[in-house]
Amino acid sequence: MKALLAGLALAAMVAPAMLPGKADAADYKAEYKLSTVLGKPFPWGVGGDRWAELIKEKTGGRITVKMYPGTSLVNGDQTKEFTALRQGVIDLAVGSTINWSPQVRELNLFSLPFLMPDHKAIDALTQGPVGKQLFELLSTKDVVPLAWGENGFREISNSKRPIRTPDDLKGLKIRVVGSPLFLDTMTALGANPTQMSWADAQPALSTGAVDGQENPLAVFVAAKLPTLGQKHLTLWGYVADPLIFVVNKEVWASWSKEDQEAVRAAALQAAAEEIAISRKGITAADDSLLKDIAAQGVEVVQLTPEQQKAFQAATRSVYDKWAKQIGPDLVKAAETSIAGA
Ligand code: X2X
Repeated sequence: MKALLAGLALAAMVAPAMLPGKADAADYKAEYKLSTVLGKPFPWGVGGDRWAELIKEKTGGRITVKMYPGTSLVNGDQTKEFTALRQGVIDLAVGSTINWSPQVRELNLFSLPFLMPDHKAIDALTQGPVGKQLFELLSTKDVVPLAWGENGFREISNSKRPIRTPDDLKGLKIRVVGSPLFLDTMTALGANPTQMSWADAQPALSTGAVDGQENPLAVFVAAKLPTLGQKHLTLWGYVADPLIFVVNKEVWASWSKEDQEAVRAAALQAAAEEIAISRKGITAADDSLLKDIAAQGVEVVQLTPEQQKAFQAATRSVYDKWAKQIGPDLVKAAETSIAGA
């Protein structure tokens, strides 16, 4: 009798799992956690939110994703995001190459000063053989990379004075994030860099604990940095950080083929939309965001090619040093892709 009851209980437990279509669904979590640094209305957060929305739509509601901006799943410590992703504390992420570069040194590529002159150059990397190679590398590190997005060209701002020459940076306290490469670049320019998370950067700017920072213009505006005393902005385009849409490998493996493809298609669509938003208003054809910034009383300095060369020369040793650490072959491939773009 006992054995029969146990058998019945077992059958009751097993039976629902054997119904076609139910087995997969039973393995799915009620909610998947998506990490980003910036939420809405930043383009980054809009992109993350859109990905979640498209996933729901394209999987017919089988996969529910909730976005956690502010890298709140790692208490705001954005340089720990990649590790948490590998460990499964985070299920999905839209992350900046800068924030993951402490764990994936090749991602420092995009932070080599003055490697990428324009948006075409970024696309030549992310959409070409270099992007493919980096995705293959990430695939060996417990994540499934799906699409490239964009944070953007990081322009420098400060509360003290206009920056036109490397000399103007001398002694300015500049907040940077992520890899030691940024410390090297700022130090080479004579600035006084200090590393901190984005969460800490805003109070540090408002109290004057630091004089300046570097971030894309869309971030500069959405974070209202002019109201935190950032009245001098120099467009120098020294580096740009792409974003990468990824899923933890085990989470990915737990999904049906059909749902995997739906999540991939959702990432590609959300990323394309996000790139368009992040580039809006900062081109020669449409400089509406720049006008908006100037209207907020910010003095905008656009470097001439000659002026830019001085910054490039001052950071050349950093480029050479880091090219070795990133991998000379990868850097060569990147230079070749950009030259052909
Ligand atoms: O912290 C920053 O500066 C930010 C928001 O741009 C990144 O996460 C790289």
